[in-house]
Amino acid sequence: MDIETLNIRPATFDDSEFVAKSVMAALGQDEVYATPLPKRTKAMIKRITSICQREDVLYSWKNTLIAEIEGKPVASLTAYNGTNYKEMRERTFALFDGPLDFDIDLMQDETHEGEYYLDSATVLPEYRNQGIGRKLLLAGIETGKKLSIPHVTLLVSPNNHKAKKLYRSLGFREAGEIYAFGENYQRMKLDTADPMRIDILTVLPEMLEGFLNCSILARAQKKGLVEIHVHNLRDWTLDKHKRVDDYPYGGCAGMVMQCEPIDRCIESLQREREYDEVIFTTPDGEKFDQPMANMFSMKKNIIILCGHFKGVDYRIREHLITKEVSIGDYVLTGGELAAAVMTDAIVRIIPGVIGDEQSALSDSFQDNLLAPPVYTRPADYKGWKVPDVLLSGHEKNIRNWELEQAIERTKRLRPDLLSD
Ligand code: 6GU
Repeated sequence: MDIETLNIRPATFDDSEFVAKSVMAALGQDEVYATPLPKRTKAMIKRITSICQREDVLYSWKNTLIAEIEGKPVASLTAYNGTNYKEMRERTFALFDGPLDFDIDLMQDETHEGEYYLDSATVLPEYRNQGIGRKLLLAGIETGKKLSIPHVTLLVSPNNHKAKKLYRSLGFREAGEIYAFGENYQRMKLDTADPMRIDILTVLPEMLEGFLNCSILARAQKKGLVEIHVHNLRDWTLDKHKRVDDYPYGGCAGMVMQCEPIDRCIESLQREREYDEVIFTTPDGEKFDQPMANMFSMKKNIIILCGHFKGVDYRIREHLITKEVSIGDYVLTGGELAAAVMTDAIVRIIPGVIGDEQSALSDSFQDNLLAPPVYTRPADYKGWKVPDVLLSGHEKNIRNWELEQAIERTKRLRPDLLSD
């Protein structure tokens, strides 16, 4: 069985039994996959299947996506618009004609209007831990987006850390707790609104493409958390030789980027949407730092124009640029590396981009302190030892030690960070 052949499709009426089993398994009844099936379970599956065959219930086949490998269903996700949740739930539970093992009157609403609610996701036991659930959830999120519903939500048991980690890595965030099915659940929520968009204007697009299509930046784009578009300024010149630069007036050495290609490119982008900033990378700009990265990462749409040659025609800076930024006091051959550095710093702090958001917030510089040292196994390598406190398991002492180390390292290596 090749996971590469995984296909995700809407369920059909004939999938109803599979949907029923999945919903039951999601509610903790893994015995639905036993062979032979206990008689009682068999009867229960039959009854739930008849519910899933309907179109007007929460667990309808109509509300379900199926993941299949070589035509065999291996996982399913039941999800629906929260708008009609209450009446759908009433109808659904009324059909369960047996006694429920929780008091439905005490149950809070799992979802409501404005939410695409991922009710239950189940992967067959022998197909778990292969990323199938993740793909199915992504398809569910996609559906919510296509329906233009502002949020996608789900519930998770508060101590199911593995599931929470998965949901967080998909961009879900904790959003309160609710009491349902006789237990407390953590609600998690993801916004489906358009992601941040970064447009980079350059004469050397190939210099950026490799970088943007690697690792975390590539994943952030695939996850839909950011859109990054690279524009070749040569595509915007009207010059028949595709020139984008010319000799400077006044006759000093070096070439200057012309107004026309830059202006035409920016104008065409601004016709499509509003931009919060038009940034120009230049060694004489304001120094880029973590607070500036944080500020940019809150924006919706930004343009970054990469400087090149001797610079750009000053009229571009006067009329179109809203911010001029340098990444440090040294001169690079072009602004592409600076744009790459800024893009990386901006994108990695967008919620959901790095699995554990906590780790972005505890970075060096986020609290004006350098990060404390970190270690991994083995505890003793060639006699080089990991500090005892980290092996102690004493949470409070460890946090204190980390803070002491952070302060000591900052005082010694970057006293300037402490002075302001
Ligand atoms: Cl933004 N551009 C260039 N060319 N050199 C730089 C820089 C930018 N930041 C530091 N050095």
